Amino acid sequence: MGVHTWSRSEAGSQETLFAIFVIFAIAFLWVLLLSQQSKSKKYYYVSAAILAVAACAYYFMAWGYGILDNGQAWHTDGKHLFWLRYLDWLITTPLLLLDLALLAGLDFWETGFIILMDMLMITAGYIGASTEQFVWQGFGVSMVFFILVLGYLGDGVLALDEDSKNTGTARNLFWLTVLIWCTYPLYFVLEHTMGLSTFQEILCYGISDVLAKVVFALVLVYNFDDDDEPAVYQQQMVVMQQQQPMVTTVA
Ligand code: RET
Repeated sequence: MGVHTWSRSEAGSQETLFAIFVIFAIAFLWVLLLSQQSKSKKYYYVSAAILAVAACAYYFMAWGYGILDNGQAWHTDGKHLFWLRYLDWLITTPLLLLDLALLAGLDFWETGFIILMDMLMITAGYIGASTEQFVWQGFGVSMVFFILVLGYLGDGVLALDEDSKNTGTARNLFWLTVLIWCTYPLYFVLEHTMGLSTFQEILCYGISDVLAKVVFALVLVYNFDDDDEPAVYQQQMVVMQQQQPMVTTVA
């Protein structure tokens, strides 16, 4: 697969991608370090995985991987296609939603449905971005799933009646998510109407990616309550302990 070579007209692009890689790499290590002090590891592990995927994607994009030039392979639209972004989003947006769903205590089926709708949103967006004839069809289909994702997520998170610390954090993170995720379709429209330079595109997505992943992860790991698991998990733990009583052996 061809590797993109950065041209003079794209000044600053490669440096910006590297700088964002460094932000993700540091955030990844920071979240792993913080996880040492906590009882519930799941938020740290999910968040660290999100940051690791993003760091890898930015690292390879900086070296010119994951970018198709005009007319290359299946790409027919007039300019570069950063396809590695879509692969990154296909993995990380479900994990971001999983983080929120775990915090809010959504059930398995609700969470699974939201995640599948999200994966359809990214796939349809990719079809639009990669094929000139399907730009607006891809966009339209992707928007339908986008609205479904936020609608179902909002329904699940905002309907929580318990007033615990975790429900409060889940609500704040939900609104943060709505705000930041809305910038992505906006960039898509800008790109396909007035056009953005490679550098502008990298900067726009870079800012949103850092907010959607680094800021999200830090708000989450600094604000969840270790002793405040949603009621549904507490019940599961009781059942598990009844089924498998802890046996301690004295040496
Ligand atoms: C696309 C295509 C056009 C329509 C819509 C889109 C939505 C993208 C979103 C991406 C979120 C990415 C995140 C990345 C984190 O780093 C695919 C641009 C609705 C919502 C949160």
